[in-house]
Amino acid sequence: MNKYYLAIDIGASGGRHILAHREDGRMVLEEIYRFPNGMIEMDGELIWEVDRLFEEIKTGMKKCLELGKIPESVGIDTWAVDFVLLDEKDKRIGNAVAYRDGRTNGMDREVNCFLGEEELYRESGIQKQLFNTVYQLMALKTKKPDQLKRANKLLMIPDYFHYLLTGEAVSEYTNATTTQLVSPKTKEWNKELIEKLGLPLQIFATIKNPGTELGSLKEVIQKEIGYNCKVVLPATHDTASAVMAVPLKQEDTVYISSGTWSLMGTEQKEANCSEESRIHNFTNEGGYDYRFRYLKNIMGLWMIQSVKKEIGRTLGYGEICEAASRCSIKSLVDCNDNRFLAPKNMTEEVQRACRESGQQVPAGIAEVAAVIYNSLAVCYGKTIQEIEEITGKSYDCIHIVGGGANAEYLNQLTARITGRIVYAGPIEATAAGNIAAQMIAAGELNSLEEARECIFQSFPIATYHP
Ligand code: LFR
Repeated sequence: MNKYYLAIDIGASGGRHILAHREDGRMVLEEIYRFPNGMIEMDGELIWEVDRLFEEIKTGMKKCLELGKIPESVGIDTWAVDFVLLDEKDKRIGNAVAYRDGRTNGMDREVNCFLGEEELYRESGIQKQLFNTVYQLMALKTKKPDQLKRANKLLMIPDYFHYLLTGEAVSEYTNATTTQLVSPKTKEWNKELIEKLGLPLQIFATIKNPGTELGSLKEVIQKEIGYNCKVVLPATHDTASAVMAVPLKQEDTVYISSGTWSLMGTEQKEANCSEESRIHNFTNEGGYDYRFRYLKNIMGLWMIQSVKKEIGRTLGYGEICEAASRCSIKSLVDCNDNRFLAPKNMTEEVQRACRESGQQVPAGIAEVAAVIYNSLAVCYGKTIQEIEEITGKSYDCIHIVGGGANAEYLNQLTARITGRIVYAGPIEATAAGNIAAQMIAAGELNSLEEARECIFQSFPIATYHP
């Protein structure tokens, strides 16, 4: 009888339940449920609908029963940095505010009153992004101090869902590092840092590694979905799960986890918290087995997702890629400019940026998409050079994993502009990584290396030459 494992992977634009088992050594994935996600505006804030998402989580879990494929375990991953606060009675305090909300504007200056950016980087190894948890907490401390005072627990989004399923409140390590409050040396909450910032230490739950068995489902949940199973922590930060699924054949490989964001980097055994690294804004996010994800955030397909939404008619990503590939426009924008983080209208913002820099202004979705794809590829080219300078190594190929590995035109551009061979796939990297952590915990796979080899054998990978 097959043993099944369930990965629930929730991204900024949608969530999926993926059921997995092994067959002839391979990992076989089956998508059993899918649901939309996106930020909404409420009380003047951009927020996540966590209550609806939790209903979706349970609805998808019920599908396993309908299919007669009850999983041994389940694990949830989502985007990073966002959290909820719970009071003493476990009631949520305020909204689950989304990281693109403007509440963090100016919060770097507030944080700087307590410690400088150099020290913050030395102590955390995390790149400065105004949306990091540390700046979100500073926004609360400055603007809604009562919320922080009432808080008894801080739970990151996937930790919160795991808590609702099991009643166990913990902080999964890979996602905890994105708060910018974990020490890359001890891999524990950086107490001195938290105290220095005047944040309440007692709200941070014990850190647990991916692979930890949290427990079984609460009775009410069992009743509702019709079965019981274990909850096993995957790498709950989606990017950490995706990086587990990079089919590394050689140790020194550059990857891009491509989805709403493009996360470009390499795996390292030690964190690099040097000034050079800080100035280039590289991060040392925690990974499975304490490997560091030494990478940089690049605005990514969020820009394409946004323009697609704005045209208001249904056009597939394949069609957008195809249309863009027929354009000859050469204009470029800086994808890492904060102006693209949450503009009122992405199409107009791209057009404005081109106009301001005296370049041809793209007209229509095809040209706007062409500018974005070209700009992304140029940004990848710059980033790989920076990685080579900092690590002193050279890299002859790039592995692109995640949903964005589907964007053929972007893959071609990336190969051409970076001059490197591009391997694209697996597209299901995040789910495969999530499953890998559960299978290792169950003893079906022995190690991360074995999981990567299994994933490499299990999914198609396309090659693009420069
Ligand atoms: C990708 C991702 C990135 C993180 C961003 C915000 O989905 O998790 O790794 O920087 O979302 O949380």
